[in-house]
Amino acid sequence: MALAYVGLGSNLSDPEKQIKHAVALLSHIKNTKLSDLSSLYFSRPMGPQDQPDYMNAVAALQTELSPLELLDELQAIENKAGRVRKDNRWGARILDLDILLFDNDIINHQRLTVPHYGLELREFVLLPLAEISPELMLPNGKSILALSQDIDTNGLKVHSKLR
Ligand code: ROI
Repeated sequence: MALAYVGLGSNLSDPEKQIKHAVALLSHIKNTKLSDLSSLYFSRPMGPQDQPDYMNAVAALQTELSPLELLDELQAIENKAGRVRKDNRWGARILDLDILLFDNDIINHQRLTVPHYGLELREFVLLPLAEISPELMLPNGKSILALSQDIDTNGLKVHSKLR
């Protein structure tokens, strides 16, 4: 059994509804249990500023799946939400589900980099992570709580509880 942390983000097509629906689908992934969920946060876009504000959250999953099997499940949920995967790496999206951490694993696969490359730079990932797991350490030994306290919050705020 592994403990995976997944980042959720949306800034199109009713982001609050997108995140809530995605959480419901996360809780139904095979051989996987949704073990924790952060609040829902409002965040300013990182990257191009000519796009709507985001909603972000982080979920903890206990899973028997391998990292790539979990990635397949997350991409299936993104696709169901109508996500189009193309040239919009820094642009608006209906739903983004990112594996942030997978146990203490370091993964450098063509399809998957874990820890997520942006983790240490993103307030909308660090603060929700610290909310649910303040004692968490990255594989490189850094403390999530310390990172979350040192980063510019860039207007990030809690919007509501998710459960
Ligand atoms: N900005 C915010 N605030 N939240 C996101 O989830 C997010 N996702 C992205 C980019 C475009 C980098 N900006 C984001 O992929």
